[in-house]
Amino acid sequence: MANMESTEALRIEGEVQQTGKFDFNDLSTLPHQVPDISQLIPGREGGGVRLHAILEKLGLTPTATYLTLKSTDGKFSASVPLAAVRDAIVAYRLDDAPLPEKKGGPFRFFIPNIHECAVGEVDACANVKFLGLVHVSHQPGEDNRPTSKVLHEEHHAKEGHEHLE
Ligand SMILES: Nc1nc2c(c(=O)[nH]1)N[C@H]1C(S)=C(S)[C@@H](COP(=O)(O)O)O[C@H]1N2
Ligand SMILES: [Mo]
Repeated sequence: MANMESTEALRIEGEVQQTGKFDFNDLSTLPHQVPDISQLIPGREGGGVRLHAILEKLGLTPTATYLTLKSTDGKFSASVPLAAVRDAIVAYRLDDAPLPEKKGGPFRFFIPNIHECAVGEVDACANVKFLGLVHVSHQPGEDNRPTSKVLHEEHHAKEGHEHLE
């Protein structure tokens, strides 16, 4: 099981100098580690790495302004301006093991200092779980976050979200 999980990788594609794939070991050797996410985002467990460390490793193209964050199950996707999420964290570990699925692992996006759902381009709904792909582009990409309050409540009830503001 541990071996299976460690072969999973986060893909970075689109307007980058070089396409990238990062597994647990790759992420753990990058600079800008966040050893304890709860220090930055109360109530959230595990360790991660800053998104900008991943992007800097590959190099962005000058046109890169948007990121589309897609879940591995293909069901969820959020598109956010790059400038707003450079300091975001890709959570990938719980102590020395991969972040478990029940925590949104093996890779989960976390934007610090984010509050409500459905407040616009950058909100708690963009904290994508089971993150599989980050697509870099010069314009907004696919985004299927629920748009109205009612759709939100339905979505949250269906997914059993825990940390509602
Ligand atoms: N893969 C995936 N990620 C997702 C969602 C989802 O349905 N699937 N829902 C989003 C929404 S709308 C919110 S508000 C947060 C809730 O995260 P939580 O359950 O940790 O509180 O996860 C976001 N990430
Ligand atoms: Mo949400």
